[in-house]
Amino acid sequence: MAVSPIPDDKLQNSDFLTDVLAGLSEEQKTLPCKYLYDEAGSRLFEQICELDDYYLTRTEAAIFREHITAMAQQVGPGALIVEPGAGNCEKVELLLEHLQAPSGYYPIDISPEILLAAKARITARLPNIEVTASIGDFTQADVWQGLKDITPRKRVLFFPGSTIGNFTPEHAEVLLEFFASKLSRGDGLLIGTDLVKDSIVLERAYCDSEHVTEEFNKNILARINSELNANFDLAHFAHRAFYHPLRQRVEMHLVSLKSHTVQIAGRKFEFAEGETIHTENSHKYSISGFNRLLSSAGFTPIRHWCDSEQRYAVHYAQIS
Ligand code: AVJ
Repeated sequence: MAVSPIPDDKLQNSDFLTDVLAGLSEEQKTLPCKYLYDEAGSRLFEQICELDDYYLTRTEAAIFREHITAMAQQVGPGALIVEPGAGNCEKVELLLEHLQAPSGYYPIDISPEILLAAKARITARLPNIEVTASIGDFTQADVWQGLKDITPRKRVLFFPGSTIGNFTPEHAEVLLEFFASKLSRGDGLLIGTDLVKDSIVLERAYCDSEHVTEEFNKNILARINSELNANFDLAHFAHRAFYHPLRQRVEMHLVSLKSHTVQIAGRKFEFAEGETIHTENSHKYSISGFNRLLSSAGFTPIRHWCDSEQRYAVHYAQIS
């Protein structure tokens, strides 16, 4: 099994201060979206998932409920389910319950508290499934090492939630290639993607009427203030999210409402009125576009399941 990590320049892995200073020094100021998800941000994201305007979470859940038998059949007997970025491991439960004689579950996550609590819950509910929790960043090689000691009939990577949409297609290909390097012939990937659609629906999902996404977006500035000794005034920034049809993605930005200067760890950053910090991308795919991405990363697309409105898709692909 290949164990090399994804190179740092391709996928993110450095420290908060370095990344913030570098991102805000660029012509188009940016902040890596992974920093949106501290404890407060993760709580806000959970609130987003419950919003009427944010259709992704409930649509994906409905697809899983409706097609779980077919999905479990596609995965087949004796599988080990591997979930990078598993978090609270709630989405996988339905699948684990429906699998025929699964050989185990291998969740990977950076948060030991959340992961160990999830392991306890799954072990209590599904005592026949062996859970091996691996703590760390799933883009690094070490968290995959434990797989060497498990020899299931097949391995299936589970990557729901349209998390792949956070990566540009170029980086998504690198990540999927990395995933493929952890698998062998016949192994699979079950992955969720949001689909291209009417921009009004998309923009409402990221600019919700209850302003939770605004709070989520601005939380990154609050985090920089408290962790990096900075003086962002959150009232000087507005939340903006729009669909970019050529790039096929929703971009989330923070717009400076006036010309002003912010200090971070002793360094000064100038903001012009109307200038933005780009904080997150959420890429949308067509079925054929995502199949092309899967193929270029070394997977063979096998089938997919959608909701009746074609808003969202869950794909199954394998290593041939
Ligand atoms: C967690 C990446 C799937 O892009 O829809 C939601 C993050 N950001 N609202 C998404 C998010 C603002 C979400 N993902």
